[in-house]
Amino acid sequence: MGAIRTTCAYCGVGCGIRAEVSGGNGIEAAGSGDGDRGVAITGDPDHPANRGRLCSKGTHLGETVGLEGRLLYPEINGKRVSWDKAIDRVARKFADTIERHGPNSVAFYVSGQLLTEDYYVANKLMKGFIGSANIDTNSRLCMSSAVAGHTRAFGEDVVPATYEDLDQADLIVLVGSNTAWCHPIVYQRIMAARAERGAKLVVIDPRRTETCEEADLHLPLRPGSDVALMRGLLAHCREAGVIDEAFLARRVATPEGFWEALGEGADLWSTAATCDVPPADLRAFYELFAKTPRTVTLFSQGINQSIRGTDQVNAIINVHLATGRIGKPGAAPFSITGQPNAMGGREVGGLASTLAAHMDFAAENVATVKRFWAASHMATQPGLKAVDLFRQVREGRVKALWIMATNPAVSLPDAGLVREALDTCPFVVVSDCIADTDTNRFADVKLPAAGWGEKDGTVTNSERLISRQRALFPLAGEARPDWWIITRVAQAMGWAGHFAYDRPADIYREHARLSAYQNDGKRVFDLKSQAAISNADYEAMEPFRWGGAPFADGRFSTPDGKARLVPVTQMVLENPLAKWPLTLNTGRYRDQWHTMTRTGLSPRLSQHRREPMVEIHPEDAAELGIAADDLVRVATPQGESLFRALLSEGQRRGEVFTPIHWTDRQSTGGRTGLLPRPLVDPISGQPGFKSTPVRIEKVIPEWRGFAIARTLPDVIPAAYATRIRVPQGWLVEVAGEGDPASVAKAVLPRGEKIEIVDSARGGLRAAVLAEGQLIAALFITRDGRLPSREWLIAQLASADTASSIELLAGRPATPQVDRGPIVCVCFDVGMKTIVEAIATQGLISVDAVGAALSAGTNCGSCRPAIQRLIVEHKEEAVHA
Ligand SMILES: Nc1nc2c(c(=O)[nH]1)N[C@H]1C(S)=C(S)[C@@H](COP(=O)(O)OP(=O)(O)OC[C@H]3O[C@@H](n4cnc5c(=O)[nH]c(N)nc54)[C@H](O)[C@@H]3O)O[C@H]1N2
Ligand SMILES: Nc1nc2c(c(=O)[nH]1)N[C@H]1C(S)=C(S)[C@@H](COP(=O)(O)OP(=O)(O)OC[C@H]3O[C@@H](n4cnc5c(=O)[nH]c(N)nc54)[C@H](O)[C@@H]3O)O[C@H]1N2
Ligand code: SF4
Ligand SMILES: [Mo]
Repeated sequence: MGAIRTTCAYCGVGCGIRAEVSGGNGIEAAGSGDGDRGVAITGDPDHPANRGRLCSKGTHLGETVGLEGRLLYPEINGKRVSWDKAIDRVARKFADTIERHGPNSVAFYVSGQLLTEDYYVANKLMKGFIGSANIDTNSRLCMSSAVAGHTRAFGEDVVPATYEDLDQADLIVLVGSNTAWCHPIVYQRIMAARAERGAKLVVIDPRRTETCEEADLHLPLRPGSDVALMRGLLAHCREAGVIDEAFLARRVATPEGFWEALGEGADLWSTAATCDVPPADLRAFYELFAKTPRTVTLFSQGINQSIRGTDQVNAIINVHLATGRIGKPGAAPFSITGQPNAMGGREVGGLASTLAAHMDFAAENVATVKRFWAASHMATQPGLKAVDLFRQVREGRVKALWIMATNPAVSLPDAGLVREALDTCPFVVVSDCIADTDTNRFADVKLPAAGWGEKDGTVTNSERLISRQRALFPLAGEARPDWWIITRVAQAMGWAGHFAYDRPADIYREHARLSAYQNDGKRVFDLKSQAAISNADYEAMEPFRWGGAPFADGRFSTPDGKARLVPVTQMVLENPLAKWPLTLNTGRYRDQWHTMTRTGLSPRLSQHRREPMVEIHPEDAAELGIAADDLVRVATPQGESLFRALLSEGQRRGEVFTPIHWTDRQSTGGRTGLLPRPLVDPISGQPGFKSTPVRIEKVIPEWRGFAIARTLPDVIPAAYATRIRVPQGWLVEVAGEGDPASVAKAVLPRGEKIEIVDSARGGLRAAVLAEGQLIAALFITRDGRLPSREWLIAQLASADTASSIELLAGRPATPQVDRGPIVCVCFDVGMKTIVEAIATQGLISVDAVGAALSAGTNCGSCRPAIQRLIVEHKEEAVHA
């Protein structure tokens, strides 16, 4: 079979992939739990988003398509049932609830990881037939402030930028975006713009992330002070005479008193004080910005995930409107999207606050959509936004909830409360690909969804490019695509005629027709050219962008055609509280995706960060007596969890950072989801995930250790136990109190056991072999050292058996070179190897390291990390 062209499963960059399928089709293997699904993944050189490149996550997608852990059959109360029975149960329960308590007593909670076709039918069912707008999505947690900001400024949620703008910009400003980790291929394009055209790069982020490695300037601002920084910038642009008065006069409505109000506190010194950045650096940024017309300001969660996210978005857009830097090549504000189809969800209108096809709930829009859908019960006003929705579930007002393609028991703020809500909700349906997630543990009905690699449809990336996702494998077990599941339920609820689709192309055509229906240029989002696409053309669809170059003609989607400057003021920044003296910031690791249901299956991707860590400034750590690798309890009023300490000069003092990825499935510690408070932006309803008052303290466990094992039970009874994939098994880090025997019992299977128990000091070393092969090992210490994990991990996958003495020592008789933690996951190159090469061979560029060791020459995701090692160790190189 030739290569199938499809789109990456993960981030909003939307990279094109060529997939060559080999091996079994997975179906026969379904019973055994692990399908033999071979697929070779390469970047699609013809896809405009990535032109052949892929980051570490895309490169290693092949390791995540097996059937391990998949939900393969519908279940009611944990028992396998037929699809007919499951559909009937869902339809009947929803119909009954609506009948007894009205349409607002039911809700859908969906996801930017659905395909556009899935999303469209879910939205149509809820808003046109159930008659409620209680369908919200995890995009509420992700982009809703950008949506609200765009709508306020442009009259429509249109992202006015493309990646070509990055190629053409002379200045790229990254605000609240760890692009090198979260949008790595966009980051590589930015690096190319620097190399080819000398584009300047400024990063505005409280943390010094790897994204700052190549930046000309990093402004480590005080969290939440972005509005002040942008207002100061606007005031500076005015003084510098770079306001585009002609554009403002003709194309932008400026509210009365806008400029007068800006004057207050927007001078350089006050702004530098509010933002807590050196005035000279701030001035350097302002001057660079003022003199560089081709500027793209790219922003993501550092801006959106704030209790003033919408104002922060408008503060950025204001500067671009006032300087006329919009609708021109290389000049635009650029909200970059997180999930692969966050944009598609916005296009169908899948947020509770939008109706459909970029229309809001204005009466004429409701009438238009009602007519188009021939809707039986049309929603007439916005529904509940995610955080409120779960609150109403908790309060018993929403009584039937269907969750699709998202894991809210982990990803909503104050996940503890969300779990209570799910627990008390009379009827919970979860559609997921995975059998056991923190959320579907609460499900009355579990519906097996087809996963990436099995689904057909379309997605829209950050720059409005629509691409096809194509199936590579047959459906696993009885899994079905989400559109199929939703339409079957709609049919069973009595709306068969309105939900009679045979294939995704049928839905796509209807979606395109709705976008064009009575549009007449009112909305930029218009897929008229797609409305009559044939099935064959849909199959063969090439990536294309809707909207062309929006606003290039200076016309915006408001009634008068003018954009809006929106007055915004800096929120009052909270002072630390005595009981919660630090601020918790949360975000992502380079090689994990959200709740790890997929990336967590890949041993390669798991090498980058093996444990959930709390990043702390060394001086804060010293004050609290915390040393590197200590266990630390991170507590907020909402909850607490244990993390490993990572001391980092890149943290601001007073702030700590934890990753969002670990769940109950992988861990008893590292549970960031339990920590954030459920405060939201008043306009968008997006939670302020980046800032929660927090307390941390060192925890001294009686013992600590690690285990490696071919297989693991669900629960490992230790205060701290985190697991990640390694080749042929798992690595578990543990720590706890009392007798570690229960851990030994849990992780060591039956077999040929060898062990050393140090009863005086309470240490333990044990290994279990089966037919001479190592299948598990456990090392526990109370005061001593632990062997390096690397060699033992290698023994799990090795055909040659080490001696008992070697296994219990945790190292080979003839010492091996210690490569240190793996930096380049594609070529398996460790940190120590790179540092040594820098020192001994005098390598002072990333390319030189690549030439010598191959590190960083495949996906390129580790290049910023290599750059950092060069900066840290180039002194040694000079002396070499
Ligand atoms: N590897 C990986 N990539 C991903 C994902 C993933 O799970 N893993 N998820 C995808 C999704 S859905 C999303 S939404 C994107 C998110 O992509 P990003 O937004 O780049 O990622 P985050 O790590 O959430 O946060 C970005 C930065 O905001 C900074 N920040 C915090 N507070 C402030 C502030 O007050 N002001 C400013 N200016 N900055 C602040 C944080 O320090 C952090 O470095 O990533 C996408 N890509
Ligand atoms: N503290 C804190 N919390 C955050 C954030 C943060 O920065 N800090 N970021 C927020 C953001 S931006 C986001 S986007 C969310 C992400 O949070 P979630 O959406 O909860 O995270 P995922 O792990 O991506 O969950 C997707 C689920 O859908 C399943 N799935 C995958 N493909 C399909 C499919 O095709 N169909 C179906 N039915 N299921 C599928 C997966 O197995 C998985 O269980 O987290 C938010 N939460
Ligand atoms: S940047 Fe990486 S994760 Fe994002 S779409 Fe491209 S390959 Fe996938
Ligand atoms: Mo997101």
